[in-house]
Formats: sequence, structure tokens, C-alpha cells
Amino acid sequence: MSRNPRKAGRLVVVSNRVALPRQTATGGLASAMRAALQERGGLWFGWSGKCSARSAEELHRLTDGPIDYVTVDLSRADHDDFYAGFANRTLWPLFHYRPDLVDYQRSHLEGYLRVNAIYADQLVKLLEPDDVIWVHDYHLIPLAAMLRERGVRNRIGFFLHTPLPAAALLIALPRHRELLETLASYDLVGLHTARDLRALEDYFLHEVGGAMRPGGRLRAANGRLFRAGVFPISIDTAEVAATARNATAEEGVRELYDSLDGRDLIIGVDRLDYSKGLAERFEAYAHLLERVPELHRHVTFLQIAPPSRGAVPEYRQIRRELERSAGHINGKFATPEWVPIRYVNQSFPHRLLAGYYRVARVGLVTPLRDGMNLVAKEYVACQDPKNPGVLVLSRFAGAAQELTEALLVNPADTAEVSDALERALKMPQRERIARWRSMMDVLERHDITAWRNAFLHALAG
Ligand code: GDG
Repeated sequence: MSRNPRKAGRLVVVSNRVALPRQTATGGLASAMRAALQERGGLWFGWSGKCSARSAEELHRLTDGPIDYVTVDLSRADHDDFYAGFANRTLWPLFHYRPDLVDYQRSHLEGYLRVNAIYADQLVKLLEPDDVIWVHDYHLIPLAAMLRERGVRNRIGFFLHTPLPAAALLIALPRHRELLETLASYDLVGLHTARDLRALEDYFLHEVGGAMRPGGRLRAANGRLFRAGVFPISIDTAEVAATARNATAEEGVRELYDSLDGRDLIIGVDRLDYSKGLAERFEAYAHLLERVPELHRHVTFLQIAPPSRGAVPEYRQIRRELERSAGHINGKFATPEWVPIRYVNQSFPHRLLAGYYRVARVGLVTPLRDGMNLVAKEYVACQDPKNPGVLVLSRFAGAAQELTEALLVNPADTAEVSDALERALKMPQRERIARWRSMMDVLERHDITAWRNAFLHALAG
């Protein structure tokens, strides 16, 4: 396969959030798409991240190296209904198996459809006939259908960065057909894992009367044919590994290392989100300290959790809960010279994070549900080959399908996570090297370029 399939057609990436040059990208989608566009170049279209009264009338344009960025502002009402409303209070919890947190409001769905129509109106003006369009994530499910209504005939692919839950959950969403059947307007729908693909097929075959056609194509009830496939997202493995090698000389990394004073470091890095299992993780760490007193003063847990989606009440709630929990654990176990949890609500430049990962003996990645989880992959890529750390990973992260040599756990099982932490901290070097090597092989073979090329190749086919 060539490194750049369909070099002729410009690549147009559409995602709600666009990671503009020199902005820290703290989300998985932003990190991945920046790496995917860097090499091939193209246009990246989406929301500017700003709300203004002028709304989407005006396009902001910026070119940086091979990437042209075009963004629009949203009105406050559009932002609240579409982004803070339907996308993040309805679809996000539903897709992460949290129907208890789903807050459905018709006005939010209408705002969601309205913003997708705004994006479609603006995007048609920018398109050229041989552009290949790649739409991302749950914010933009109906975009292709709206582009098709406006006469767009280009190839359009869609990638879902979250899990897709079982059909039994999807049908709980009011007007689910109206939304989900628009997926058939794409030429290709990409998902992270075989489980997500099964959910999609099951939904189309058994809930809405579609059919499977030869060549693996799905036929929607309205007769449209589209393909769906598994494309596990990845990282720029060589670049992340090189960043980590160089980061050990960084002042901030040295400061962290010195502050440990010989203690083993456990690290967690997550957007502050209830899907990431942080409350359960804190509890498992407390269980470890309770159960294995010999670890007291010999281990430190650093949890980095930059706040996200602060406009959504559930995110303010989880933040309060974690502050309480971290305070409680430190109050219970700390000594004058040792703080068991360092809980930091702040984001850090990638090169510092890479160095922190390398210093850490254990990477603790325990989401309750996660489409993929790039932190797990970054942690592995950042290790020192001669003395690598151990990844403790939730079975419910898409990454667990590939990183099978991690210590795999059910994040809700406090005792299991606590056992895995103890095992990771005590694991002999030989076993650590063997496990790391096998995971690193996967990441070297399957990096972000391979992911992008596999998707675009399938979309072109
Ligand atoms: C969604 C899906 C899927 C985090 N803190 C900082 C920081 N980060 C970076 C990490 C990583 C990214 O953000 C987080 O990616 P994840 O994949 O772990 O999680 P989501 O944000 O939920 O991403 C997920 C992903 O999309 C891609 O498809 O894997 O399942 O939920 O790259 O390093 N980056 C910097 N400072 C931080 O403090 N610079």
C-alpha cells in the first residue's frame, strides 16, 4: 500500500473541535487528527471554539505548513443546545453506556441538527470536486446526509471516536432512526473495535430493517448502501517515543523525578470525564494502601486530569467528587513527608507528559468505557526499552483489544485493580521487558499513519 493513498484528492477533515496551531490538544481526536494531517496536508474545518453573536456568518482562515484551517463561531444558543446539550448530555453518556446520565431534550436535538446544517452550508462553499471528506465523531453524525441534500457527490467517510453501544441501548434514544440512519449517507463508517462494528450491524439489520449485501456492504432501510469497518486509531509511535527519550533532560521532568525521592510513580492522565473511571481508580489505589502497608511512603500516584466540558453539570459533579476523594485518601494515609495522591487539574505540554510517562513505573488507565484510549498507547511508546514500566488497562478501553500484554482489569472491581497495581509494582524486569516489547511491536506496526492510510484506502475503494 502506498504511504499516501489518493494523493490527487485533497483531504478535508471535519470535526467539531479543531486543534489550531500551537494550541495544546488535550483531546484524543485533536491529537490524532493533527498527527494524521501533518504529513499529508489538507483542510481542517470545524468550530473555532468561540461563541459570538455573528455566529457562523464569518469564516476564520489560517494556514500553517501543509494544513489550511477554516473555522466558524457558534452562537451561544447553538453551542448550548448542540455541544453542551445533545452531543455531550445525550449522545456522550448513551454511547458510554450511561443511560442513567442521558438528558434528552427535543430543543437540544433541534440545535444539534441546526448546527450540522450550518456546518454543511459553510462546507459546501469550500469543497472541490475531487476532495475526499472525512467527518469525525458523534457531534456530526448527520453531516453527510445534509451535504448530500446540498448536492455533494464526493466520497465521504465517517469515524466514530467513541464506542457504539449495543442496539438495545441505542433504541432508547428518542428519534434514534432519524439520527442513526443518516450514517448510510457516508460511503464508509469506521469504528475502533469489532464490538462496535457488531453493534452497528446489529442495529441496522435487526432494529431498522436493513440488510447485508455481498462485499460486506450494509443496505439501510431507505435502500442506501454503505460500508462499515474496524480501524483502531493509534499514535505517532516513533515520534512519541523520541519525545520521551529527549524529555528526560527537561527541567520539569527532572523536577518530578527528584521529587519522588526514589519512590515508585503510578501515573494516570485523563480528561476529567466520568467515563474515565477516576473515582473507581482512586478507590482501588486506597484499597492497595489499605491492603499493603509496606507500600506506604514507597509509592506515589500522580493523576493529571485537565477539566473538560465545564458547562455540563455532570462534569462539575465528578470534579467535586474527585476532590473529595483525593482529599480523603491523602487525609487518611499521608505522613508529614509523603502525599499518596498528587491530583492535578491542569494540562501539560506533550513533551512533559511524555517524560512523566517514562518516569512512571505504572501507567494506570482504567476507563469504564472508552472508544480506544490513546493515553494507554502513549504510555507504552514512552517507556525505556531496558527498564519499561507496566500498563494496567481496563478491558473496556478499545486499546485492550490490541494491548493484550497489559495487566487487563475490570475497572469496577476494586480488589482486581488493587491486585494488578501490586503485581505491576513488583513485576520483575524480564517480564516487564517481554510484555512491553510485545505491545510496542503492535504500536510500531500500527501507528497513526497506518490508521489514516487504512481508512482512506478503504474510503477510496
Ligand atoms: C476520544 C475517545 C479515543 C490529556 N491530557 C493532556 C493531554 N492529553 C492528551 C493525551 C491523549 C489525549 O489527550 C486523550 O486521548 P484519549 O484517547 O485518552 O481520550 P479522549 O480525549 O476521550 O478521546 C477515545 C480518542 O478520542 C481518539 O479516537 O481514543 O476513546 O474518547 O493524546 O495525551 N495532552 C496534553 N496535555 C495534557 O495535560 N498536551
